[in-house]
Amino acid sequence: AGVKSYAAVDLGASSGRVMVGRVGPDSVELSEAHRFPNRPVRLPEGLRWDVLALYGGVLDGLRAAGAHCGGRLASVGIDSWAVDYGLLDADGALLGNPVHYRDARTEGVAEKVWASLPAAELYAATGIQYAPFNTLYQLTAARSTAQLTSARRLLLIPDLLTYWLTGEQGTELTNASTTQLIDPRTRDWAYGVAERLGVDLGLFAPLRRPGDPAGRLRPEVLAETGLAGPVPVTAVGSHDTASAVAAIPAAAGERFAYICTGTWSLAGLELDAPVLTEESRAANFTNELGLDGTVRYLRNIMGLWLLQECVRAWGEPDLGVLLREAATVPALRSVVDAGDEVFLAPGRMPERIAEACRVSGQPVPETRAEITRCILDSLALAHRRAVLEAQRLADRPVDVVHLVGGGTRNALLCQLTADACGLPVVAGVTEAAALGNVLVQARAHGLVGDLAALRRLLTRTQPLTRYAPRGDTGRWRAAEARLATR
Ligand code: ADP
Ligand code: LRH
Repeated sequence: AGVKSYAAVDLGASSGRVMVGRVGPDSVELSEAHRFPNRPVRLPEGLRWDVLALYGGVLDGLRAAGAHCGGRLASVGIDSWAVDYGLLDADGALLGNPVHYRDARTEGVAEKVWASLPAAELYAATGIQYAPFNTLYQLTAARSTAQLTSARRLLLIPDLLTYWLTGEQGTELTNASTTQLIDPRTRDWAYGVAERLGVDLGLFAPLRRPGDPAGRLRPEVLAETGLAGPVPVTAVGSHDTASAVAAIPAAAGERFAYICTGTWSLAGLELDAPVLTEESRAANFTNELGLDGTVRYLRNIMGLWLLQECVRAWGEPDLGVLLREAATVPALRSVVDAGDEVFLAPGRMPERIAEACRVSGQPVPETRAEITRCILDSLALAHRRAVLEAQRLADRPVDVVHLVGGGTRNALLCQLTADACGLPVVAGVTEAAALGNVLVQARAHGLVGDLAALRRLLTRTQPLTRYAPRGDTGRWRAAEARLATR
C-alpha cells in the first residue's frame, strides 16, 4: 500500500542510466530500466558532450521505465555530473554541443580570474575549491566567443534536459553551487563575485530547490515514451554527488565520512555550515550545497577515471580478472598523487602513471596488474588524506567511512580504503545518486521524513558490506611521506 514508482535519470561521466524506484513508507526498491554509454566526442574545436545522444537515451529510458510500472510514473527527476552547461539562443534553441569539463580551454584561466579577484577572496565568498573546470572559469574562457555572446540563457546539464522534457527553465541549487557563483551562507547567487568578474547572472534561469516542481512531461514526450500523463518532473539534488550523499545509508547518530566513488572520488563530510578558512582553501576542500540546508564539505580525487582510462588504452580487458591480478601484487610499491591535475585530460594514462612514479623516484609499474595496483593504492591513500584532513579542518571526528557509487563493486578498493583510513568502511549503495534522486522525489510526493529518516530507510532496506581495517596505518603514513617529499 502507498507504493509509487519514480524514474531517476542519472547521467554519470561514463554512463547514463534510467532507474525505477518503487518507494513506500517502509520500502525502497531500485531497478535499472535502461543504461547507455556516455561517450565524449573530440571535434576540431575541442572535447564535447554528445548531449543529443544523452537526451535520446533518456527518452529510451523513460519508455523502458514505463514498461516497468504499467506506464504510470508518479514523477521523474534528473541528476548529472556538475559544472557543465548548454547555451540557448533567444528562441530557446541549443547553441552548439556542451563543452566537456576535461576540455583544454580552461588551462591557465583561473590565474587570470584571480588577477581581478584574488583566490582567497573568491573562496571566502563561494567556498568552492579550485578546479580548472568550475563553470566560472569556463565562462571566462568562453568570453567573447560567438556562442556566449549570442546566448540568452545558460542551463546546467540536468536543467537543460529538464527543459527539453518539460519546456520549463530553472537552475537547481545544489548543481548551481558548483558554478562557483553561489554564496554558501545565503544559498543564493554570489552577486558581488558575479559583478566584479563581469558574469551576467541574467543568463541563469531562476533558482530551484530539490523537491520543487519542475514542470510536466510535454505531450510530445508522453507520446514518444508511451507514458500516461500527466507526469510531473521534480527537481532533485541535480548534482549527482548531492543525490549520492543524500543516499548515504548512515545509521541514526552515526559520525561518518563519505566517499562517492565513480569516475571521481568525492571524499568528505556533511556539515550544516561551510568552512571558509584560509587553511581549508589551501587544502582545496570545497563547500558544495546539499539537501535540506547541508553543505558537502569534500575534496575531488581523480577516482576510477585513472583506471577507466588505462582499461580503455589496453583495449577493454575484463575488469574482474584485472582486479584479481592486482590483488596479488605487493601493496604500496609505488603511489601517485590521485588529486593531481596532470591526470585530468584523457589519453596515455598508463604512460602518465608510470612517468609520475619515475619522477618521484619510485619503482615504475610495468604490467597491467602492477599499474592497476598502483592506481588502487593511490586512490586509497588519497581517500585517507581527504578523510583525515576534512575531520581536522571541520573539527568533526568520525568513526566510520561510507562508500557509495560504482567503486563499491571493487572489493579491493573498499578494503584498501578501510586499511588506509584505519576505520571501518561500510559499502553497498552502488547506485547512490539514483537512489537519492528517487528519495527526494518520493518526499516531494508524500513520503514523510527528514534526511536522517530517509537514510534510516536505506539502512533497513539496502544490503551493506562492512570492511574492517587491517594492520596499522604506518605503511600508509610512510607512503604519504614519500609523495610529500617528491
Ligand atoms: P559514473 O557515475 O561517474 O559514471 P559509476 O558510479 O557508475 O561512475 O562508477 C563506474 C566505475 O565503477 C567504473 O569505472 C569501474 O571502475 C567501477 N565498476 C563498475 N562495475 C564494476 C565491477 N563489476 N567490478 C569492479 N568495479 C566496477
Ligand atoms: C561527479 C561530479 C563531481 C564533479 C565532477 C565534474 O560525477 O559531479 O562531483 O566535481 O563530476
